[in-house]
Amino acid sequence: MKFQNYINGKWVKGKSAFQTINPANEEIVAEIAQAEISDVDAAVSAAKNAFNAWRLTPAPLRGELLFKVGDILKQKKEELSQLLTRDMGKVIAEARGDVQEAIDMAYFMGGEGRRLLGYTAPVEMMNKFGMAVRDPSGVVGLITPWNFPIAVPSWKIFPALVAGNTIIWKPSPETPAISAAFVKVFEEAGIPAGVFNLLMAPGADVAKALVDHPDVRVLSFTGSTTTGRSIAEAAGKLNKKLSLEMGGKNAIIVMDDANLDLVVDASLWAAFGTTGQRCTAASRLIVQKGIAGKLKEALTERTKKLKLGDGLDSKVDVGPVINKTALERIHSMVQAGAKEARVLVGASVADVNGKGFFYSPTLFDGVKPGSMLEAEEIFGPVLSIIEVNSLEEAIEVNNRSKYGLSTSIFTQDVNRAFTAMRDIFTGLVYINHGTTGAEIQFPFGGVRGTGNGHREAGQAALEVFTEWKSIYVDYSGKLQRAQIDNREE
Ligand code: UN1
Repeated sequence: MKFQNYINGKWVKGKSAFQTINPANEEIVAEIAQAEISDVDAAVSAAKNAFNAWRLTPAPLRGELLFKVGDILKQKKEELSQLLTRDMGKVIAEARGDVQEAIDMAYFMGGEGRRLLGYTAPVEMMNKFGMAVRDPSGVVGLITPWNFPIAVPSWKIFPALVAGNTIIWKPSPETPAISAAFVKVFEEAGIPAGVFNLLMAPGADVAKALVDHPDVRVLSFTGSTTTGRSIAEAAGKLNKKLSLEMGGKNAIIVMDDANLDLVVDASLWAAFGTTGQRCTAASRLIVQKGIAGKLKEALTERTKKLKLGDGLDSKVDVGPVINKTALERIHSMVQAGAKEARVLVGASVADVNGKGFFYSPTLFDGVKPGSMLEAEEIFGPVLSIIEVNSLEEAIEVNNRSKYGLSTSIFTQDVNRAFTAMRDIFTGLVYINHGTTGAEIQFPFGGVRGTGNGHREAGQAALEVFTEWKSIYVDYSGKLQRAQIDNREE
């Protein structure tokens, strides 16, 4: 397979190429034309030129294009899911979920074409009318990760497009094949030239040129905290609007009264689903002492039974991690962890037919407050068990993380559940459900080190991609001055 960059409605050859590799067997999935810095200029000027016509296309019609994208994604769901699994390794059932999230987002944001709600409010002066409307921001740059190569981009692409912006998308170089296949769906749906541009390249240069480009007014980034921070510095100096979605150290809190079987199922799914490479993956299990013994025993047993392998095999539970570097990073963090806590299961690189990048699902017991395992995101199949005495202590342990994306609590006591809903400080809170499974109609994002105050998905996603414009219409025919200057008292 071969894929190219998409600039101004054309697939563009590169001077050089790079490859994308299937992490389950190290086979080459596709050859990709490598974008250069000059392509950034070309893509930005295409997006800039296309902006006016797209902005003036009635929003309901922009929405209809999104519906068409949703329809094509539905027709191609299986084909895209298979490619997605080959490109980045997640098991096929989850690849289907990744594509489904984009289908849902296409229809949800397509509907925004007939809303994009602003508001009117009463005004203080006679014969004057006031309203607030949403303007598109202009040319936007989107930089996305490999772990949800269709779902996460769709959280950015669909709201940006329906609001009337034009886009340059720089996906992760780990998942270029599925990214280009996604853009082909927009092409098939009839996206006008220049409205949606795709640039693929390894390394940081292209992304950096996009971040620094003066005509890109808004940036939306999901990925590592280190990269996010450096984008924030650059964007801050250039006074750009920026949405960041970065690390997590999500916890499942388990109270003594929890339904044990449910906790076991939910913890395995939240910690080892997507091989622990979800931003919402559970990596801490904060357990009240009374249930800890039984829970550890059951979890250890079940973790041992998880089947590792190629995600295209529907019997496989856990696919590979994204690449060799990730495998080595995970293993070295686990080795450091083994010095501060006890390994219950896993803690080794796994051999599946001698190929690919597999890591055994790993459980740590006796993890201490302030330790590396408690604090640092590993982004792999590693779950750390921390014991606590009470709900208050559990919440305190949860909230002291430098990240704040997702927390779940298992309890059958309504008073504890409501206390947790009030006192947990993360962007997502689950009661009797693991830390993953956010639905696209609600805001998604985190507090503290996870984000910078913006949210994706839901109507909240529109905030990043629109500018409020307040409009006053004075139909009095005379000078009314400002209402503050007319008061007699
Ligand atoms: C992510 O965690 O990286 O909440 C995205 C979920 C999915 C998306 C997660 N809707 O599990």
